[in-house]
Amino acid sequence: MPIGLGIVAQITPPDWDVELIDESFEEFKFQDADLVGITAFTANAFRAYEIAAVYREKGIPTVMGGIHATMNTAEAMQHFDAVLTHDAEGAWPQLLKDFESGCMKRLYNGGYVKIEEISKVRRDIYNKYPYAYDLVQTSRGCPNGCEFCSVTHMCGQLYRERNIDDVLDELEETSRKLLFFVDDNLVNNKKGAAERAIRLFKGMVDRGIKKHWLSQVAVNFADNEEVLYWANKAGCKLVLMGIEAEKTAALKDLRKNLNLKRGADNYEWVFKRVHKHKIAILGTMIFGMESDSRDDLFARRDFILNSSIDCCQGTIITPLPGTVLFDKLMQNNSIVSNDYPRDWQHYHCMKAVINTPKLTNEDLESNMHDIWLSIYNKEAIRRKLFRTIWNTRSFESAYWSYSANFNYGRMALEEIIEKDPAGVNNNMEWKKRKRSLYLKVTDKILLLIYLFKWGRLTRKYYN
Ligand code: B12
Ligand code: SF4
Repeated sequence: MPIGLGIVAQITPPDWDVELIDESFEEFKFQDADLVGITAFTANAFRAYEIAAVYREKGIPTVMGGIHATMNTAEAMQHFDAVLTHDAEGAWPQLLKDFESGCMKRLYNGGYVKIEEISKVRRDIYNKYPYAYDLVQTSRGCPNGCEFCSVTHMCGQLYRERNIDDVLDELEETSRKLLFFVDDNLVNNKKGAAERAIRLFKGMVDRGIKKHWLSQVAVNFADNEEVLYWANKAGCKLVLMGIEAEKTAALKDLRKNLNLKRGADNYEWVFKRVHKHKIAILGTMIFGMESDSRDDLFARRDFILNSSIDCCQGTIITPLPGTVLFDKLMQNNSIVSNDYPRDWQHYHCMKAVINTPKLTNEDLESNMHDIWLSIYNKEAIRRKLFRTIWNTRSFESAYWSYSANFNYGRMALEEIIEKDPAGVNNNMEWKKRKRSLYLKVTDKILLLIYLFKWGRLTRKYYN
C-alpha cells in the first residue's frame, strides 16, 4: 500500500472526501474530482504525467508529490499544476488552504519535518483493495549517502526516529497479519538504536501484536543478539539486507561504506547470526558497477548461489534522479536511456539504462538475463529453499524467502520473455521441456511441505 498517500489523506481536513485509486489493482478511468494528487516512483513518472494530462485537459487541478516529484521537481512542474517536495506534513495543509482560497502556488516544499510532526496514516482508504501487507514506518532519513540511493536526499541526513509508543499504538490499529516496516534501516547504527529496536520488538510481544513481518536492514543488524532474539519473538521472518556486492572495488564504486568497513569476509558471519534466530535474509545485489567486468558479474552470481543468503534481489545499477550516481553518469555521457520523461519507464532496475566503462548496456542486459536464469530457475530456488530450512530451522521463514525468490524470478522473466517470446530455459515455467529428475523429486517434497506447513500458513495470512 502507498502509505505516503495514507498520510496525505490523514492530514487532509475532514470536510474533504478522499478516495484512493491504485493502478496496481485497476486501470485508471477518469473520475471527477476537485483536486487530484498523484504519487510516483521514477519508473511510474511518465504514467503519472499521462494521467495528470487527462485531468488538466478538463480543467481539474493536479498536484504531484513523492520521490520523483522531489528528485525532479522542474520536470514535474511542467506536467502538474503544483508540486510538493519532501514531507507532505510540512506543506499539504497550506496547499489545501491556498487551493480553497483560489491561490494555489506552483511549488511547495514540505522539507524534513520534526519527528513529532510525522503524521499517522489514515488506513480506511486502503479498504477498497486487497493489500496483503500493512506498511508502517518507524523512522525517516539516512546519513550514509550511498551513491546509487535517493534516500539521503529524499528523507534527510538525520535519522528521525518516531516515539516507540506511538509506533506500537499505530501497529495496534493495523488489521492484516502481514507487516512491512518500510524504514530504510530498522536498526540503524546510531547510538541507542539497538535499545530502541528492542523496545519496539518487546513492545509488540508485550502488547500481543501478532504479526509476521519483514523490514530493511544493514549488515549491522547482526551486531546485537538481543535485537535478533526479540525481532524473532516479535514475528520477523525476513530481512532485506543491503549487501550489494561481495567485492571491495564494487562496494567502493557504490560508496557503500557500511559494508566496506566491515568487509565482505564478514558477510557469512552476519548471515549465520541472523539465521540462528530463525530469520531469513533477502540480499540485495547490484550488477554493473564501474569496476565490474563480465567475469565480475558472474562472480557475483556465484556468490549469490554459494553464500547462505536465502533469496536475492539482483538488479542492474540504475542512475535514479537526485543521486550522486545520476549526476556522475550524466556528466560522463554514460546514460543511454535519456529520452525523458518517456524513458523513466525503464528506471525500475531490471533494464540496463547505462553503458559502463567495461560493458555496453546491451552486454550488461544480456549477461543479466543469463544470471537471472541461473539464480531464479526452479532448481536453484528449491536448493536455496532446502538450505534455508536447514539454516533457519523455520518453515515460515523459508516460505517467505522462497516466495521472494519466486516473485523476483517472475519479474526477471518478464524482462526476458519480452526479448525471447518463444520461451526460456532452465525449467522455467514457460518452457515446455522435460522436467529434470531433481524437479520431479522435489515436487513431491514441496507438496508435503505445503500439506503439512505452508497450506495452513497461507490460510492464516490471506483469510
Ligand atoms: C516501501 C518501499 C517500496 C515498496 C513500495 C510500497 C508502496 N506501495 O509504496 C516496494 C517494496 C514495493 C518497493 C519497490 C520498489 N522500490 Co522502493 N522504496 C520503498 C521505501 C523504502 C519507502 C517508501 C515509503 O513507503 N516511505 C514512507 C512514506 C510515508 O514516504 P513517501 O512515500 O515518500 O511519502 C511522503 C512524501 O513523499 C509525500 N508524498 C508522497 N506521495 C505524495 C503525493 C502527493 C500528492 C503529496 C502531496 C505528497 C506525497 O508525503 C508522504 C509523507 O510525508 C523507499 C525509500 C524511502 N525512504 O523513500 C524506496 C524507494 C522509493 N524505492 C525505490 C526503488 C528503486 C524501488 C524499485 C524500483 C526497486 C526494485 N528494483 O524492485 C521497486 C519499484 C516499484 C515500482 N512500482 O516501480 C527508490 C525509488 C527511487 C526513485 N527515484 O524512484 C527508493 C527511494 C529507494 C532508493 N534506494 O532510492 N519500494
Ligand atoms: S542504501 Fe541504505 S545505507 Fe545507503 S544511503 Fe540508501 S538507505 Fe542509506
